[in-house]
Amino acid sequence: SLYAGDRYEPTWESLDSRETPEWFRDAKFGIFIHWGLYSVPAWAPRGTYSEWYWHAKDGDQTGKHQAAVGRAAAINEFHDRVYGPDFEYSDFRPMFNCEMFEPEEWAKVFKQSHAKYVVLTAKHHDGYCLWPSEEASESFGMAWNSVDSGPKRDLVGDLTQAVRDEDIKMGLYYSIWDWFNPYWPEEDQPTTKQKRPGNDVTRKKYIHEVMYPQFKEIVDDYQPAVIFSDGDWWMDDEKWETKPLLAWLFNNAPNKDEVVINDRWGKVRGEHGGYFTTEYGSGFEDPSILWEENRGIGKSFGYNREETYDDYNSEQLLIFMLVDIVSRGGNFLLDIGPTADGRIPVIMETRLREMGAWLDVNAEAIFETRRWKRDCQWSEGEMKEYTKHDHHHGNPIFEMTINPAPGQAVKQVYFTSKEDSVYAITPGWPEGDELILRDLKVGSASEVTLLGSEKEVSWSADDDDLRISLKDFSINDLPQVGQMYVFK
Ligand code: FUL
Repeated sequence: SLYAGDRYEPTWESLDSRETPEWFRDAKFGIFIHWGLYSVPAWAPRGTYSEWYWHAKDGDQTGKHQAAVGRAAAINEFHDRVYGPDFEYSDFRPMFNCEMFEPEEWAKVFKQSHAKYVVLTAKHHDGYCLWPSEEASESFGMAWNSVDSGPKRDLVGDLTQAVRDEDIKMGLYYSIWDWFNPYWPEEDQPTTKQKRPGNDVTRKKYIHEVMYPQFKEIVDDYQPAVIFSDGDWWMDDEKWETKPLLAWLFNNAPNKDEVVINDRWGKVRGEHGGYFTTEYGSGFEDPSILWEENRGIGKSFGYNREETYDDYNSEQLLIFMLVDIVSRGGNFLLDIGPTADGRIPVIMETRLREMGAWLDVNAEAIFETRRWKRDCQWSEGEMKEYTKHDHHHGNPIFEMTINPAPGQAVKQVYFTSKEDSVYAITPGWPEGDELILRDLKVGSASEVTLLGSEKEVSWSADDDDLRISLKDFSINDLPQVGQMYVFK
C-alpha cells in the first residue's frame, strides 16, 4: 500500500498514537491572526464573526455562530450602503492592499507579548489564499490569492520569516471548507443559501486537486509548526479524506518532529487529533487531554469595526484567562484581526503588550509549566457550576472570578508547577494579613518568594497548610500590570 513501510497509517488508531511534540505543551500562549478579504469590510453586527461577512450576508443560519437574528439583513444594509448592491466579494481584492504591512513590526509586538507561537489564516473559509497558491489562481478560474491580486505579496512567507527571526514558532490555519471554489458544483455554493456538496465526483475533485495540493504545498514550503485545520464540522472525516493527508504529514513533513495538529478534521473534535480545541469556551477539565482555547480579544476573529472599546477584554481579564487556562493544562491562542492596510489595531497591540508586561515579571510561572495535582484553591462560599461550552461569547468562568456575586465561591489561587516548584497565582492582592495555601504539604526544604519582589517572604508551614505573611508588603511596591501575583 501507499503506507507500507511508513510509520503512520490513515486510521485514527495509528494517527492518535503519535505523541504531540513537547514544545506545544511548553508553549502555553500563542497568537492567532485572522486576516484576508473580509478585513476590507471588517464589519459584522457586534458579537458575531466578521470573517463570515459574505456567508452571513447571504442569510445562512445553519453554520455556527449564525444565531443573531437579523444578521443577514444588517450586513445587507451595510453592504448596500457602503459598497452598493452589485459589489461582489471578489471586488474586495483590490482593496486588500496591506500597504502598511511590516512583518518585522508585527513580530516585535508578538515577541514583547511573550507568545511562543503564531497561527495565521493561510486560507479561511472564503478560500482566498495568503500565499501564491496555484489552485487559487487564474488557471483555476480566478486570481484568488494575495500574490496574483490584492497586496501582490506572499503574506504567509513574509510573516513566517519575520516571526521565525524573533525565534517564535510559526503555524498556519487552513480551512478545508472553501466557499467559492469552482470545483464545487454550482448548487453547492454556500452563497446560494448553503447547499453543501452532495456530489462525490466534484467533492473528490476539490479534495484531490485543490485541498491536498494546497495542504502539501504549505507544509513543504513553509513548514508550519502548527496546522490549525477548520471548516470541517458539517461533513465527516471519511468524506473529507483527512486521515490520508495526516498520515502523509506525519510521515513526510520536512518538520515532522515538530508539527502539531488540532482536532478539526471532520466531526472528530474532542475525539481525535494532536490537541483538542475550544472556541470562546473554557477548555477541558480532564487532565489527560491536551487542549487549546482560542478566542478574540473582542468578540470576533477578523477585525470588526463595529466593535467599540467595551467589546474588548481588559488586560486584567486576558491575563486571568491565560492563568486559568494554563492552570488547567491548556494553551491560550488569542486572536488579533489586522486591518486591510496591514496594521494591528492599536487596542489589540496594547493588550498584547500589557500581557507581555505581566509576563516580563511572571513568565516562569506560565511557560514550560505543567498542571499541578490541583489546579486551584476555591474560596469559601457557594459553588457555582462551571459552564463549559464552545461558541459562547464572554466566558462565565472568568467573569465569575473577577466579579463574583456576594457569597459566591471564587478561584482564590491558581496553581501551576515546574520541576520541584509550585506557583500560586492570586487574582488581585490577597485580602488580610496572610495568604493560606491549604493542603500544600510542603517539605522542610521549601522556600517562598514573590515574583517581581526582592523582599524576603515570611511564612510558616504545618503538615498541611502553608501560611504566607503579607504584612511586610505594600501593593504599591509591586508591579501593577495585570494585578495577579505569583508566589513561588
Ligand atoms: C471557526 C471559524 O468558523 C471561525 O471563523 C474562526 O476561524 C474560528 C477560529 O473557527 O470555526
